[in-house]
Amino acid sequence: MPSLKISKSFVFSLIILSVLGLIFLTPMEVLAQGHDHSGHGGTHGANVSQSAPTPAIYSVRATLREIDSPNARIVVDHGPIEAVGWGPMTMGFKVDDPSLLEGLTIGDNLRLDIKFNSPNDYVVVDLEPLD
Ligand SMILES: [Cu+2]
Repeated sequence: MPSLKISKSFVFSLIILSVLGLIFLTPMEVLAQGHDHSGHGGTHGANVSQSAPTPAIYSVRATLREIDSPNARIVVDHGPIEAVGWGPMTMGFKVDDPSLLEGLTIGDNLRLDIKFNSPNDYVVVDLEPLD
């Protein structure tokens, strides 16, 4: 049956082509993946270099909005902290030493020194009234 023979050799050719295809495509795929990974690595690297190393202390100007002395916490409107990618916002902070809160009044303008142990772990380690 000639048609069966042609069909068989056609299938055989397809198998050969597939095998050749795998041989030639696989290294390219690996290269492509390697490229992607280096791309991700580059992106992560860029992020890492953009975000400052921790631990580190950054100073920011802030206006005092709430004082929670028993819990050694304050709420402030603070300016941007570019080193950690923060814009200006209203937020709460833990204060390392509660005695720092003595004598403060709502509305005071302060310089906060914020220690970042990691981007999500931070505490006010010092503060000073401004103006
Ligand atoms: Cu904030």
